[in-house]
Amino acid sequence: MNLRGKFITFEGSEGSGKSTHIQRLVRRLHAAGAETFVTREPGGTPLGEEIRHLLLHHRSGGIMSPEAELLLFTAARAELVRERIAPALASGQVVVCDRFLDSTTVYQGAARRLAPEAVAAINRFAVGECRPDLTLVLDVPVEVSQSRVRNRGEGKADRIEREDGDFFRRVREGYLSLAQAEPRRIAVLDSTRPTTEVESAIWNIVHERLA
Ligand code: T5A
Repeated sequence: MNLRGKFITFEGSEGSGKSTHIQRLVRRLHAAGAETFVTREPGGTPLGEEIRHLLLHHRSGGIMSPEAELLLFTAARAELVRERIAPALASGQVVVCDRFLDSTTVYQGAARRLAPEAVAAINRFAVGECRPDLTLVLDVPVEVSQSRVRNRGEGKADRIEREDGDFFRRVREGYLSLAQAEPRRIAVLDSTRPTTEVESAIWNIVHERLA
């Protein structure tokens, strides 16, 4: 299986299983002989991790405008693309990223209701030509997402996890409409199914679409 220089992103709500399935996919990719570079958003570079802290945990974030939020997420991404993702792809690694530009389209566009054209233009500016070859959206109902986050028991909810159910319903619908608009790139998986089933389904999709 030759996946050299392929770019795979995982998307979905909080607690939908992205970290779980990234670990499992990477294990399978290594077993198949692929070299991988795994990263996450926001973050993945020293600057990006500082921005992540501002966005999710810093007390000044409580009063952040949606426009500032959009620019901070995309600033972290611009840095990650140039410093890490583009070089890793150029060297033939398979890049697996926990969230990418679809998160901005959905959270800042669909859920925060910023103008879609502005979000798309800023996204384009931030990533340039760097686009995922495959995006796996892990879909769970809002109630499942919220109960998984509660059960994770990692202390206080971050700034975005404190949003209400309507916000996360718009997030879920946003992902489902993106997948409808771009079916060749985006696959939706029912992540309420047992973890081993979802893992196998992901592996099959990677084979079918990329290998
Ligand atoms: N954001 C991000 C924006 O608003 N705009 C942007 O442009 C970007 C990039 C980032 C936040 O920033 C926002 C979105 C987010 O609010 P984050 O800290 O990176 O947040 O965290 P999340 O993406 O929210 O990720 P989580 O760690 O909360 O969830 P995961 O990784 O999706 O889920 P995971 O794998 O940790 O699983 C959660 C629990 O569910 C269980 C796992 O064992 C775990 O306990 N689980 C299952 N249980 C039963 N059945 C299954 N199939 C299961 N799969 C997993």
